[in-house]
Amino acid sequence: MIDLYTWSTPNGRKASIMLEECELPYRVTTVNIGAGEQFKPDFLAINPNNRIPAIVDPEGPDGKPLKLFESGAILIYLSEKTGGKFMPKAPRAKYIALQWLMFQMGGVGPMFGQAHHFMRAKKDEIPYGSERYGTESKRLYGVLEKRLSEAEYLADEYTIADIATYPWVARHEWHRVELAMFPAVKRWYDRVGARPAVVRGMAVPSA
Ligand SMILES: N[C@@H](CCC(=O)N[C@@H](CS)C(=O)NCC(=O)O)C(=O)O
Repeated sequence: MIDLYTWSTPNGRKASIMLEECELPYRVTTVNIGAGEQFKPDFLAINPNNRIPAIVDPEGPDGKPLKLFESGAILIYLSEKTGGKFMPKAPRAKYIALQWLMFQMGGVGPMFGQAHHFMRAKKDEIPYGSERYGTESKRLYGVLEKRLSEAEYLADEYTIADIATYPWVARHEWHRVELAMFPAVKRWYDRVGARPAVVRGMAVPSA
């Protein structure tokens, strides 16, 4: 059974959605990042970068336990562990999926995350930060909109790139984006959000 260390945030939910999609049994340990639990020595032994998500698979690729952090690495690992689920087999399509996964990891996640920080986390909103990351978030929605008006999913089919991006778009109100302004993103959001595994993964952790 895979151990998932997570909290109720978009990065954590990428991992829980993927575990649900792959039908892999897993056990959830909550790491309350608001209470500083990510800095506890037990968790730092799993992720020295004090961030969720992290997993421990008692049966890694060599049969030995594998500790893994960084949500993108976790998605690729779980895909490969399950024989390539949610990753196209054909090389061209595979690199397109990886391209959009990296777009999420390097763009969508960090920029939306900064927008949340400046727009919500701080008691006194700092207009420069809200403006900068709000504008950048909207620019990224524009890139998603263009792609999703040409294709049903970010890659040629439903892949780990969609799994990585969905929980961030689910926080659109937090970064003050009106989904109605991005109709192709909205259609994709509804399509992905209707998947039973996505619904289950988004409900982790349950309390
Ligand atoms: N690049 C990392 C980012 C992980 C991340 O930033 N996680 C946040 C929650 S969404 C966290 O654990 N923050 C705790 C902290 O900043 O101390 C990944 O994709 O796994």
